[in-house]
Amino acid sequence: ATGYDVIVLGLGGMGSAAADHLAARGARVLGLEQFGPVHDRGSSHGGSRITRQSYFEGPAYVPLLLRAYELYERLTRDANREIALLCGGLMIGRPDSRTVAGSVRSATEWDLPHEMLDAHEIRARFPMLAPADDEVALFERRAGLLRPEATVAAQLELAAAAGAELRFEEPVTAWEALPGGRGVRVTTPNGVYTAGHLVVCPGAWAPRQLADLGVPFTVERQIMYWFEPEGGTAPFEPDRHPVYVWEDPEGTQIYGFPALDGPGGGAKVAFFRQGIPCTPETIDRTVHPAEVAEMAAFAGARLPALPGRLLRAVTCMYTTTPDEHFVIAPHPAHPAVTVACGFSGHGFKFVPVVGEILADLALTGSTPHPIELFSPGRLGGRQT
Ligand code: PYC
Repeated sequence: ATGYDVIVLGLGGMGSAAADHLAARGARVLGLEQFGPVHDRGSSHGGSRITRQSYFEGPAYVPLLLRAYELYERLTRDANREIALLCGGLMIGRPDSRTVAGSVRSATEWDLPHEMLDAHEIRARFPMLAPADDEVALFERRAGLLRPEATVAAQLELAAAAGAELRFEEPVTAWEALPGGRGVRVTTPNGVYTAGHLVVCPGAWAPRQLADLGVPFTVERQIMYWFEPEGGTAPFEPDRHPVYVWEDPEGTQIYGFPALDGPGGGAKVAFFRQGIPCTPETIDRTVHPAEVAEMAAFAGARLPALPGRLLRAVTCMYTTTPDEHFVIAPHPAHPAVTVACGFSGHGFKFVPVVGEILADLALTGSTPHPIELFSPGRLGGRQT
C-alpha cells in the first residue's frame, strides 16, 4: 500500500507548481523541501524574473509561454497576490544577434505582437538606454517581470489549501523506484515515505538527485546586482522602463529590470549565462569588488546612469544543460518517476505550465503539451 499518490521532491518554483497542480486535481500529495518555504539558497529568489513571448531560445517554447501567461493570471487571481508586472520588454543587439534574430523568428512564426526599433527610436522612447548605432531592438508590450518569491508562496499556499502535505527542512537522502511498478520509496532523516509516483524538481541539486539520468548538468554561480541609478530612480520606474536582454557583438548578454520596491529597491541587472561552475555546497556567496566593477562597466556602457551606487549583490544558481534546453520527462529508467530540471537560467517564466505538465505526467503518464524538445535522451542521457 502506498502512503501518497505523488511525492514532490523540492518545493522551489517548479516543485511548488507541481504540488499546486497535483493537489488541485485531488491527488494525495507529499511535498519535501530541504530548506524553509520560499528560501534563497537555490534558483527561485531575487525579487524578479523576466517574462516574454518572442522567445529567442526557440519558437518551440511559444505555445508553452502562451499557456504560462494564462496560468500566471489564474495564479494571481486564486492567490490574490501581485505576481506579474507587464512593463514591456526589449530584446536588443545587432540585427543578426541571437537575441534579436531569434526573437524575430519566434514573433514571426507565431504572429506575436511586437515592434522593431532602430537605435534612434530606442533612444527616443527609452532615454536611459544608449544603444550603438548598429543595434536594434524587438519591443514586446506584453513582456515584463514576474515575482519569484510571490509565485512560490502562492503555489505553496494553494497546494496546502487543496490538501497537500508540505514538509520543510526535510532533505531527501535517497529515493528508489520499487520493482514491479509498485511506486517509489523516499527516505529523509525523519522517515521513509511511499507513493505511487515521484516528481523530482531538484534545481541545482540535480547532479546528486538525478545522477543516474546521465545528463551532464553544469551548476553555475550567478550574481544579481541592484543599483541606485545616478540622478535617482524616476526614469527607471516601470511605467517608463522595460525589462531587457541586451547582447553585445561578442555574444555576451546582460538582462535587467526597472527600479522596483520603492526607495532603496534599486534596478536589478545581471549577466545572462556567464556563471562559473560551482556546486550548491561550495558556491562562493560573496560578491567581490572586481565583479561589481565588471558589471558597472558593462552596464554603464549601455545604461549610463544605471551604475550610480551599488545597493546589494546576491548569488543564485543556474543548472544548465549543454544545449540550454530544459529536461522535463518521465525518468527513462523508472516509469513511476518524472523529472523537471536543467532550466538553464530561463525557466521561471514557465513555472505554472511546468506544474501542469508534471501533474499530467504523474497522473496520466502523458501530456498534451509539446515537450519533445526536453527529453533527456537528446543529451546522451539514459534512454531506457
Ligand atoms: O529568461 O529572460 C530570461 C532570462 C534573462 C536572464 C535570465 N533569464
